[in-house]
Amino acid sequence: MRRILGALGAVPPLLVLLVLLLWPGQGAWAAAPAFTLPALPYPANALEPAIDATTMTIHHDRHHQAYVDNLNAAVARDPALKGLSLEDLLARASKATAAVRNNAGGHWNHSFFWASLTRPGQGGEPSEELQEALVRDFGSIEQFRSAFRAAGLARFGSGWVWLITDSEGKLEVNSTPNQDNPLMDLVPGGGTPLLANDVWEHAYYLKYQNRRADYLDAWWSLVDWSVVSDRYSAR
Ligand code: MN3
Repeated sequence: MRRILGALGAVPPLLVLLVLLLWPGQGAWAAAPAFTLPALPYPANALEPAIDATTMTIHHDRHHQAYVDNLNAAVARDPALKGLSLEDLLARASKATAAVRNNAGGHWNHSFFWASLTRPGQGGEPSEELQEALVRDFGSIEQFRSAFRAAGLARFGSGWVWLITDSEGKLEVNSTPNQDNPLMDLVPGGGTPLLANDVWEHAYYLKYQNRRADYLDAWWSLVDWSVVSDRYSAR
């Protein structure tokens, strides 16, 4: 032992530090994971009563975290994916493994979902530009909401409901299964997402059990229309 310590003593400290820094997968100096869980932009109880704090905490801290962790693991297994952005991964979803497709979608969809919501009644109204487009493409705001609600109810099993736009500003409501989204190359009728609702049971079951319609109705009180309107004007 003394001989080893003595030999180490002869190694310049900077070299020891360099070896520690470059040693693969060691301690605090390991390469940072490619993807990280964004913090919720409000406290977990901010969306009550429409979405309860327990649901928010489990949904964000466990479900979303799991998508992030599983995505990092899946990307680490395939050197061809190194350095690709989340959007890159979605755009090539047709060539991806199920693990990359599901978890890249899960990470993107949830990040987008949290950012689309705010405290009940604080979300304002759609911008004039967006209101005009909603009326033009759905007949009225009420008809847009009916179409969105119907798509959420019609999604069998787990998935998402979307309001999307094309580059000309034409709006459409659609729905995707599992963690697919309109940015994936394999999703028909893709476009730029403006608003999304999560209709997986984990999003509402603790409070609403099987009453998905009640969740969909209460959820409107949370939509942050300033965020949605900004997305529309930035299309
Ligand atoms: Mn979810």
